[in-house]
Amino acid sequence: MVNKILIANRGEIALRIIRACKELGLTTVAIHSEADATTLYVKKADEACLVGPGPLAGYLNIYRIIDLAKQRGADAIHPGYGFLAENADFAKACEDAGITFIGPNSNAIMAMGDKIRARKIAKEVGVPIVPGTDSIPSVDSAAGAAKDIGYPVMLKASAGGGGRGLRICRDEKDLRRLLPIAMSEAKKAFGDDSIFLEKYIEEPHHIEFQIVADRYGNVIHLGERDCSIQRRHQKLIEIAPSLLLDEETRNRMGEAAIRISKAVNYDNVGTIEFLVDRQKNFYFIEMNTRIQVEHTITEEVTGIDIVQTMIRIAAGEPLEIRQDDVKINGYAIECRINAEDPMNSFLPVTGRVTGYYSPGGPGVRIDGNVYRGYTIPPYYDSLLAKLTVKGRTWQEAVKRMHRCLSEYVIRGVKTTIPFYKKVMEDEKFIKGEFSTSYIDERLEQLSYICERDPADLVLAISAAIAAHSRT
Ligand code: MV4
Repeated sequence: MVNKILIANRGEIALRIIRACKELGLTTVAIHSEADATTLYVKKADEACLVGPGPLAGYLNIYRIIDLAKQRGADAIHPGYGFLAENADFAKACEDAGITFIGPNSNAIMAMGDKIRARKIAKEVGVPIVPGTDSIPSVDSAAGAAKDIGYPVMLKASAGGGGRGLRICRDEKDLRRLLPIAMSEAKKAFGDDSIFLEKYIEEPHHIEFQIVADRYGNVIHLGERDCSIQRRHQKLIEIAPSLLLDEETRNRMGEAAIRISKAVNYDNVGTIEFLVDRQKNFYFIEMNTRIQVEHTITEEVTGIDIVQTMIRIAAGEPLEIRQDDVKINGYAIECRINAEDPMNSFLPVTGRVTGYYSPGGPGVRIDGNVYRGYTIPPYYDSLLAKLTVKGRTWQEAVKRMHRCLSEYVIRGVKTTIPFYKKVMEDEKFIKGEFSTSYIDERLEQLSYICERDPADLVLAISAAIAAHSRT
């Protein structure tokens, strides 16, 4: 039974979970740092408790959070994304404490947290993986393997994530130089320096399938998202469905994703990531065992509430739909509205939001933690809000996103809004011609023409007039 849920996260995803709980008639407990005390998700939760000390430690303290859940009479914990999501020890500690972890079983998290093991699992069930190696024992053996595979190759950390430990090697000289760097980076970030090698796929699409699995062995997929538009391994824009896949490839990839999930007795929602090359060959690369930021676009094109589904599955309900019941309708686009300056290398900015007006109208959705008067703390990621739009056609979705970005007003801090407006006007984007190289290829042209916020101009002119009057 699940009646009361403690949310072990902050920001927009905490609010997203609260919304799902309210519709399911469940009580919510928010946890927060001092920096988050007055924030939106804390106000909207039924109960809130300060976890400290410091702005981060509270969100990461497994035993403190489980104790709090017990104290407050919560029977389940939702980890959101980041922090303790994908932490097998946390899932296990919840299981041991008799608290329902709203996510997959700890064994599945552990298996997929090891990317070398994940590759083996995929291979065993006949899903294509990128040609590559197991854990590399020495530089010389790596050089030997790379020669067989053929350059370029990519070094990856087995415990990896967020781009750390990743290196592209164009030749053996690169490999000998970059392997020690990748190892020490992985050791520092994950406490594990296991590195493996893969053939480097040039200009791939990053396409991921949303999986839903109940506790009784039923597994379906909710189609795919194209997350190719990234910068420094941070996703910026995601779309669903992919413009690249034909129906046959989509079905084959979906079936492959289901086979991998079944191989680890997966339960709850998850994502299977693939790279797709120019010839539409697909290769499994990794599985994410959590709810993802970009789940909103899948919700919009399927009409399925993924966060509610997570809670129902964790509470022991069987899936109420089959694969044939899943219909993809239209196109959805998500833009991550970040407090970053796109004219200055997307440098994160902090400060107070002095004005806020969010877009609306048909097919528009905002998942945010921002409002007029909100002060952006420096301790967390720079995501202010996710703007998701849906259209019946791709063209309609792009036009709608452009209209919404034009309508969106966030004053006081720089955001990525003007940059996204330029993307929505970019012929390549409109034609669906974008791979993971899109931002690197187009950044200069797109940023160069990013318009200045007229409010900034008003401020600059006012300051000039004031300075002039003083003299
Ligand atoms: C790759 C790849 C090309 N070839 N692996 C990076 C993070 C991880 N989630 C998937 N990643 C990639 N793995 C092979 N064998 C390309 C990416 C990749 C990427 C690489 C460089 C710059 C941007 C990228 C965006 C998405 C995926």
